[in-house]
Amino acid sequence: MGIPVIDFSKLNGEERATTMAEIANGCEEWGFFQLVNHGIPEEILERVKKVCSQYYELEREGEFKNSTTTKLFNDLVVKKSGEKLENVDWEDVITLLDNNEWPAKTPGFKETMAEYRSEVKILAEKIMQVMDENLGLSAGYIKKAFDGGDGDNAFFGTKVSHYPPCPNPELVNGLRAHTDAGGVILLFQDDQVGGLQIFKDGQWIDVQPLPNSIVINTGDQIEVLSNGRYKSVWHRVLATPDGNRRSIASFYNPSLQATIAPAPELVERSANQEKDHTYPKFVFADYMSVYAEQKFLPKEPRFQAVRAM
Ligand SMILES: O=C(O)CCC(=O)C(=O)O
Repeated sequence: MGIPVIDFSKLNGEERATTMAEIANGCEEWGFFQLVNHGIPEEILERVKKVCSQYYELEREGEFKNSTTTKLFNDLVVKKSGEKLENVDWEDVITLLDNNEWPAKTPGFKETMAEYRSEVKILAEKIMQVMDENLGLSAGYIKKAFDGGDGDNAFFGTKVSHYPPCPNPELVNGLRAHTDAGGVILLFQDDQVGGLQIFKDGQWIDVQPLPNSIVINTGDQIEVLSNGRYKSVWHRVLATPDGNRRSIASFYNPSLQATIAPAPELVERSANQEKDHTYPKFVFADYMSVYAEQKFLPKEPRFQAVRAM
């Protein structure tokens, strides 16, 4: 079993209704799905793979080998205590924004990643439009909610990760299980090295690598806006002994100033149901300060904490 694979190009043709329904099913039943024919040129994706791998080799590998994570891990291996490293991830990360200081030594990194980011942002906005329509919200509702009412202020960050080969993968997580804090996440994952899993119906299932596809998932803020119709889903990355897994996750999140609340249309509809499923209303910056402390814990106490603020 794998997560749904959806041909995004069919949104513009005779199969539009079926494709909309497939995306609705991906959001409601899975919280994760992957898009093929998503419109980002393969030529750009090939360059992204190349520059990210070169970047790791040239600018990160040495740092990872000397990192606290590696040191803690090596100490544990020597101790042979059978314990697992619980509070760290076997992951090397940098986050790219429009105005960050760009890695300097890797030829073409900045140009390629800036180009990729603008393509993937367009795709994120298209997906949000599909979600608006599937949820019965007005066109542009989610984007406007994320902009915080003050122009184009939504956060758009791209996290470049590598999960280097780990000699004892049973002793550490690649990335600990969590749900994502924000809005819509678009992941360009490694073609060859797997490891990403989602928790569904009581079991962990693999997000199957599919060359040049983009994996989409929804974060806690989409769960709130949709009043629980689209749930954020637990996921994790396993450490693996073979291969250096590369993943590039782009996060379309609310502005820190944005007020997030369930869309009133969706609350009215669920008011007819027996139980009140209404989610809280809060400022996203407050949510992020709770998330910073509780990322790897269940999300419900986070919703409770911001409700009480
Ligand atoms: O690297 C991956 O495949 C997943 C990354 C992720 O879940 C995250 O950064 O929140």
